[in-house]
Amino acid sequence: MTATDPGLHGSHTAHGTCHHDCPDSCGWQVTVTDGVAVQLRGNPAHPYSAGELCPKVNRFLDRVYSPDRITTPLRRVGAKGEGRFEPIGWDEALAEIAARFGEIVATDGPGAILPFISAGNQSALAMLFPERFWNRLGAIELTGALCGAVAGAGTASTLGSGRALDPTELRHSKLILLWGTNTRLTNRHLWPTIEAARADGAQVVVIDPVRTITADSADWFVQPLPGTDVALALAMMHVLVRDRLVDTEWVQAHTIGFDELAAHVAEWTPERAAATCGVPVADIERLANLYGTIRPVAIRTLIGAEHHEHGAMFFRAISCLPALVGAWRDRGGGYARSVGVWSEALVDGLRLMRPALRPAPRRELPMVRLAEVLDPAFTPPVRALFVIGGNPLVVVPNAEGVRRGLERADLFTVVHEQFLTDTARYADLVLPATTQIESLDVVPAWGHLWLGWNEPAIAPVGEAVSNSELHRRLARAMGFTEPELHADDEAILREAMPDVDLDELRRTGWVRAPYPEDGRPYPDGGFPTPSGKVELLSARLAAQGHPALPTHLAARESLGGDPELAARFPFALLTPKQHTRFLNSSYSQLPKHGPLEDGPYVEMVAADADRLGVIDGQCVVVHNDRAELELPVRISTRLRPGVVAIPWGWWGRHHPDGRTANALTNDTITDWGGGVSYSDTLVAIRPR
Ligand SMILES: Nc1nc2c(c(=O)[nH]1)N[C@H]1C(S)=C(S)[C@@H](COP(=O)(O)OP(=O)(O)OC[C@H]3O[C@@H](n4cnc5c(=O)[nH]c(N)nc54)[C@H](O)[C@@H]3O)O[C@H]1N2
Ligand SMILES: Nc1nc2c(c(=O)[nH]1)N[C@H]1C(S)=C(S)[C@@H](COP(=O)(O)OP(=O)(O)OC[C@H]3O[C@@H](n4cnc5c(=O)[nH]c(N)nc54)[C@H](O)[C@@H]3O)O[C@H]1N2
Ligand code: SF4
Ligand SMILES: [Mo]
Repeated sequence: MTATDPGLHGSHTAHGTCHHDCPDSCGWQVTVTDGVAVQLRGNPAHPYSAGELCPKVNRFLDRVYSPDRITTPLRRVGAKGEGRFEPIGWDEALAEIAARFGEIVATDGPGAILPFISAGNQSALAMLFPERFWNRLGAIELTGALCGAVAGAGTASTLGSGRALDPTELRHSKLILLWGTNTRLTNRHLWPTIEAARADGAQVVVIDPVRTITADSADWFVQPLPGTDVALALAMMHVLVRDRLVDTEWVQAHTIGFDELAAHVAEWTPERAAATCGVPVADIERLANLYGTIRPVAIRTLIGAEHHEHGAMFFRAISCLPALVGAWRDRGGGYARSVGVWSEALVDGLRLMRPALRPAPRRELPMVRLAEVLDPAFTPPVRALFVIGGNPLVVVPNAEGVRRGLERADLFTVVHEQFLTDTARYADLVLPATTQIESLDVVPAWGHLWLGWNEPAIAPVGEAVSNSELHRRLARAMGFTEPELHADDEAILREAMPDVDLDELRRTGWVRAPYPEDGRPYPDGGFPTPSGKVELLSARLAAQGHPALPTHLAARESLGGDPELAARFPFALLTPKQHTRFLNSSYSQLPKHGPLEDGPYVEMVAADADRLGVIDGQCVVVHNDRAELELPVRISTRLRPGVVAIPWGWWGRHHPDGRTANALTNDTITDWGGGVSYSDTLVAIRPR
């Protein structure tokens, strides 16, 4: 396979990798004729995606050449949020940013400038090189994350790091628990692996509060109430201990704290757990029995279950289970989550970000609390917000709080974007961003082990620039002269990937992260904890004020939490990813995406609709102390009574009142890992 520079004449094919925040990181090929991309399709040679893309990206060229693309810098001429802008030149835009940043640094210091870098492009340069500039400036550093940090931190509390099973190893499993992951929707290229295991006799169990399309395809579906899985896991442990299904030899050799855990779970009878999680006693018994008797056995999870107040505890608890049954002994046994941590061996993030450029430690603020951080009353105040690859007004919890911040006349807002998103409408300046086929990069995957090369296929559309080029321009405008702020893309990658032959990578298109050859990460223990063992009992967690053993805790804002709150707001609200054509908040605005999907609506079971006296299609008001939202009712059989769902990913313009699902969601920071409690949100519903 060869890659060619984008040329203006003739025809060529460029090989690239999807940049989306999606576990699949598919390989694609772009056919270019006379400088115009005429076809983009999956690369059949790609070792993971094998030629298939997805309904989100199959029409990617519609996105690239959309008449709505932002192609020049824009200056706001209307009120914030109104969406009226005029085109300006890059020099003018950069001069204005440099002047405003200069003023803010002089009066408030660089700790009043907030870069908000989200997951719009998860390529290495796009995500991490910008940090060099923000380090040099000494701007605010956001801690935690909307996605992934909690799952990693929870797992690390038990296993020592986030490193676990390569999901393609599920091919060798005989029992697969898809626990809080909607594989067929969110990780579709893993499904063939699961089907292959199934053809060889594997059973697939889905554990999810929603009967998703994945649940519909499973052999068995278990439906706990949201945020109650730890109780379920503790009862499974109870049965494993009670019925002597524990692999005592492995446990003795490779874990610490088993006796304490066994004593702790003695009280977690299936009856007790059933009362908490709503799963019948017989089903808990059966689940534990299958888990304790079938080998190889694997748990697969991803991100959804971290979006709870005790999200890290979920990952902490379920990562204890494989140790108890010695699942790590077998090929296809163990626990498979995000494998991004394995790719760290290929790309040195610190070399990309250069923390040594900081003039002083950066002011740290939590990403999850953007609504609070932008609040007029927040001190010391944030004076400038610079959004890169994100749409916070739609994706951050407590979004109406974010909107109040964006409305502030004294907040200088810049958004680097491809489209005029809900957030961009509030910007003072909007800067045009390239798409993936317009820039050079490499893409470390988190759903498989293949890091992909991305060759630019065409020249940037209009005056769009990549994230890295933007930050070189910002450095120049600010008069920062350090050479590492001005290095070119290829030189940066060569330096950040010392162990990868970049020319070979460019030629072949992908390189595999190092991973144990026999497929088993921990057959003989050797966990990266201080003890080298699986920490069923964690002194480190106890020292941080968390329970030392896996412990079920009800979120304050849940049906089993604060009774006063649950009396006022009797429904648990989920706001999930649900549409095959949406990737987070990207795509819902495009003509071949949003209009072909159903929604938005509020979904509930018939019993709840009866209780409220409403019928399918009727308009209701869903509300809590954060906001209210008007939506039509959709009656379904996918939920438990008392749990409702609003599909997420739509922009304000698609909602009757301009507010989206996140207007209602909970911005409490998770137990540890600095994530979001989106899925611990309570609401009340009344007919309109
Ligand atoms: N089509 C499509 N694909 C996507 C995305 C998209 O927007 N659209 N987004 C991408 C991104 S950014 C990510 S992070 C991944 C996420 O991939 P996943 O983690 O697989 O997806 P989610 O829908 O976030 O959550 C998975 C499931 O967790 C369930 N869940 C919520 N709370 C609980 C709980 O308390 N217990 C249990 N057991 N389950 C719970 C939800 O009902 C949901 O079905 O998907 C990626 N893929
Ligand atoms: N209620 C609810 N909220 C959620 C979730 C949920 O399940 N429910 N999921 C959460 C999760 S898991 C995640 S990951 C976040 C995702 O939140 P975000 O990371 O904000 O994802 P998107 O909404 O897709 O916004 C990405 C934006 O980046 C732009 N973009 C794409 N490529 C580039 C580029 O190269 N450069 C620049 N400058 N811009 C680019 C796109 O046009 C798009 O508008 O949302 C979270 N929010
Ligand atoms: S969004 Fe995900 S599934 Fe779709 S092409 Fe990109 S990596 Fe593949
Ligand atoms: Mo995510």
